[in-house]
This record gives sequence, structure tokens and C-alpha cells, in this order.
Amino acid sequence: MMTGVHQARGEILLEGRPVQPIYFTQEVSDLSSSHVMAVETLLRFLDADGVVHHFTRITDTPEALELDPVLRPLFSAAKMAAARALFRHGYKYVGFNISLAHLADLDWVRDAEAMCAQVQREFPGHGVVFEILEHEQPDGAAQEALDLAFDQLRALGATFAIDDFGKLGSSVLRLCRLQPEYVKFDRSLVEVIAKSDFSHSMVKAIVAQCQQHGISVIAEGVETAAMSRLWEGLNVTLQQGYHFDRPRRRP
Ligand code: G
Ligand code: MN
Repeated sequence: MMTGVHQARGEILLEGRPVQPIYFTQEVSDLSSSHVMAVETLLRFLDADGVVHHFTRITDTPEALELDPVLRPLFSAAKMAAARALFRHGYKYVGFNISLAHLADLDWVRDAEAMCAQVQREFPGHGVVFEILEHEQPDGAAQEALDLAFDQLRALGATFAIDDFGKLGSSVLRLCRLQPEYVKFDRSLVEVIAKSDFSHSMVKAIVAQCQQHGISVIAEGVETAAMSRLWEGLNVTLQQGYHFDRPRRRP
């Protein structure tokens, strides 16, 4: 059976059956406060029987699905519904994973602007965080166009995170170009920090520089108390991972 988009009817098919996009969430814990302020949303697909499937079971990438003109409205609606429910539940910041391909797509940016404007109207003091995945910059995406998209969304209260920092396209170059509000350090870094003084000192310096410039640093993929302590020793008190919370459906 075909697994993937059924373009003509605007449906997403998994083994021939239509599925809907939904968002799981994982909390970002703040070790300096007992109140959880932020969640990252994680794309999943729901079938007619209420069974949830991981997006890797769909052959098309999340980018290909979300940037499809027929399917885009489905994702926009699912995002707004998730954001609304999570803000009402009490979270202050809701993160959505995107790639630079999203920001290079004018139609996607227009939908994102509408969502941010709606959030500003309905939930003042709350915010959408676009988490930029580690994919390389798409061919033909002019830096000026990306910069314009960042400016337009920021003007509507959105903020940006570099996701999986230290991996692939989530590079120092991207950090310098974007000057994000958040940097989420990739979970693979914890291994090298634990093993080598050199790595420990390099990562410590990058964390300190980010924080000195007002960038919030988040440790990702924190799976154990030992990993949590390691990051805390580097002054990283915003932490996310299985040690604190598993991705799940909420509220
Ligand atoms: O790249 P990104 O940070 O968006 O990755 C999110 C993915 O990582 C999700 O699929 C989520 O289920 C998974 N994840 C979340 N926390 C942990 C963790 O502590 N360990 C591992 N191995 N994966 C995690
Ligand atoms: Mn992410």
C-alpha cells in the first residue's frame, strides 16, 4: 500500500488510510524554577482509530508535506489549535520545528505571520518559538529573503531557536547570521563534554558567550540525572529530555 500524500484529495495517507497531523509536546524544564514555561511541539499523525504514528512512517518529509499548497492549510490549522490549547493550559512559549525551507516559502511565511498575529491578539505576553532544524540551507534560498522572513515574524512577536546546535547546518555560521533568542545544544555534545576537558572548556565558553548576549541556552536530549548535572555545571538550567518529560499528547 502507498504511504504518503494523496495530492488530489488533499489527504495524507499511511498504508492507504488517511491520517491527520497532530502535535505531541515535550516540556522544557527550568531547574531554577518549579514552573514549566515552555514546550516543544513534535509532529505526529493520528489515524481514524485514534492511533498515533511517528512521522517517519510517512514517506514524505514534514517539509514536503507542510509546503504542499494543498496540505499547508491543514498544518496551519493544526498548529494554531495546538498553540491555543497549550497557551490556555498555562505554557508561555510554544515551539514549532521548522527548516530554512519553510522560511524561504512565501506562502508558508504568510500563514506563520497570520498565526503569530492571532497569538498576539488572543494571548498577549505569550510567544511562538520557531525552532530551526539542522538541515542545510536549501539551494536557491537567498539569505536576504530568509532575513526578511525572520524580521517579519519577529515583528509579530515570534522568536527563533537554533535546534540541535553543533550538528550539520546548526552551525556557528547560522548562529552568527540569525542571532537567535534561543540556542538548543545537541544531545551528542554531552558525550564529549563528559570525556574531555578540551570539549568541556569549549562548550562552556560558547554557552557563556550566548548568555552574555542575552541568548537563552537549552540542553536537549537530557536522559539522566548525570547529564543534567553536567549541563547545570555549565550554567545551563533550561533542560529538555526523557529525564524530565517524554513527548506526549497534552493537555
Ligand atoms: O531534533 P529535535 O530536537 O527536534 O528532536 C526531537 C526528537 O528527539 C523527538 O523525536 C523526541 O522524541 C526525541 N527526544 C526527546 N527527548 C529525547 C531524549 O532525552 N533522548 C533522545 N534520544 N531523544 C529524545
Ligand atoms: Mn526540536
